[in-house]
Amino acid sequence: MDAKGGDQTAPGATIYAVASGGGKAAICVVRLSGRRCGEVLSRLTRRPVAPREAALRQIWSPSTGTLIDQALVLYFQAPASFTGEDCLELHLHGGRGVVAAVLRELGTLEGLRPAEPGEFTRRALLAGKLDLAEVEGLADLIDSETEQQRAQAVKQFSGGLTGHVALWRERLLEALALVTAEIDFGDEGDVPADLIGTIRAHSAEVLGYVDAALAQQKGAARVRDGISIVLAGPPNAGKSSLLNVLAGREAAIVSEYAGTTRDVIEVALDIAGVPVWLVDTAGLREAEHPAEAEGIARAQARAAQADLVLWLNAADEPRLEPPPKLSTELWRVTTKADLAPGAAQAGEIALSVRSGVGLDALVTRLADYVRERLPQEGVALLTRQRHVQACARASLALRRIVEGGPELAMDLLAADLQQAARALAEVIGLIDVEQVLDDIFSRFCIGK
Ligand SMILES: Nc1nc2c(ncn2[C@@H]2O[C@H](COP(=O)(O)OP(=O)(O)OP(=O)(O)O)[C@@H](O)[C@H]2O)c(=O)[nH]1
Ligand SMILES: [Mg+2]
Repeated sequence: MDAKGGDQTAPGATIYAVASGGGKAAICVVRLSGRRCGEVLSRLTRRPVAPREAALRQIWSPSTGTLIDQALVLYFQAPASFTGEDCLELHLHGGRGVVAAVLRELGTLEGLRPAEPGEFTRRALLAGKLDLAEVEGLADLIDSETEQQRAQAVKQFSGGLTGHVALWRERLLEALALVTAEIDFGDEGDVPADLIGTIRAHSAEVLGYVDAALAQQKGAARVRDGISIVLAGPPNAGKSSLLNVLAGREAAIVSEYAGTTRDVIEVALDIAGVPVWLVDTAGLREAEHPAEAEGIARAQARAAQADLVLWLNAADEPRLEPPPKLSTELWRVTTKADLAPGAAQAGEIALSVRSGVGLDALVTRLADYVRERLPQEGVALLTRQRHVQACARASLALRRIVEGGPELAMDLLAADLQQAARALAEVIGLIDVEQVLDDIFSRFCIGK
């Protein structure tokens, strides 16, 4: 995204990129945005195409005059397009030779250059087609792998978070207008009591919404980033066996020798539409080998960071108690129930990977656990640290207004309202956009 000087890299350049997935496919979409789209269209197709109508056209090489492909072509005229500029989509046949030929031809045309990662979306943002929260929603939508991730991302992309935050901010700006009027036209001194009451009511209302969103942020972040569940316990408890059966593949080595697992092994699961990281760890004991000792240290560190620890003990072995300082939620599981049925203590989950007993019940309990952690309906979803930090700042400023004494100086009141409104504006990118832009767009893929 750095301008390197010259017409080719100027922000006004017409950009192009493959917008569909990599590899061989039936169709490959090449997308263009910028002033030269109309010209490119007539040079490639030699016939006009009406805007916003799909047209089947032959694609000709401007350099050699030979036929390259036959494609469905879509032309969007500024400003009615994704980027707000003229846009062109070529739905080519997906062969690598076809795509390479078209990209080669585009590269020879003047004023065109390949797009950088996220550049289409960046242009959409700069043209006001999307705001920052919506751009983040789009990024999450493209990255989504599970149903809850998709649902949360599409909400944010279609203005879910923006709608909430814009409304809160409007309430604060109304209050700020009252304060400003008082400062400009009222008597010198403190704010009149009834005005303070009105402003407190506005602020308290918004504070309620912001705090509710902050209270739910963990749920929103879990949907986006996943929940981590760590399998821990003594060696030979059957941790790796349970991981494999839940993953449906032999991800971890299983053997009858204690101390088999030394590395931390993670598999991604989809439980109740939420991404779950299931983590297998080294069995905890006094290790003799330094590699095993390192594995055990890593196991303990992962268990401490987990959302949930499944503490496994084998039914036919002496029990090991979990480390006392573990702050994470912990479920006790008795494994190998086939070897000693009835060995599980009250409140424990009993299961056997060998016989299959208790596995369905564990999966059901895990799904319930995940569902209970989903954010509630109707609350603004703060999916990123950026949103959380901005809302926390707004919350602090509003709390000063709501919890302040009966006599509030007008300029302080105005400053707090302004600070809260400003923090909320940051969420949707009305101010201080530039700092976060590079961070967000560098993670986009080219063509988006
Ligand atoms: N009978 C029976 N044997 C089991 C069951 N689950 C695991 N085992 C056996 O117990 C042994 C240890 O299993 P692992 O899954 O490797 O145990 P682990 O907890 O990962 O052990 P470490 O990696 O050494 O800490 C293997 O021989 C497994 O086949 C079970 O449900 N029933
Ligand atoms: Mg193991």
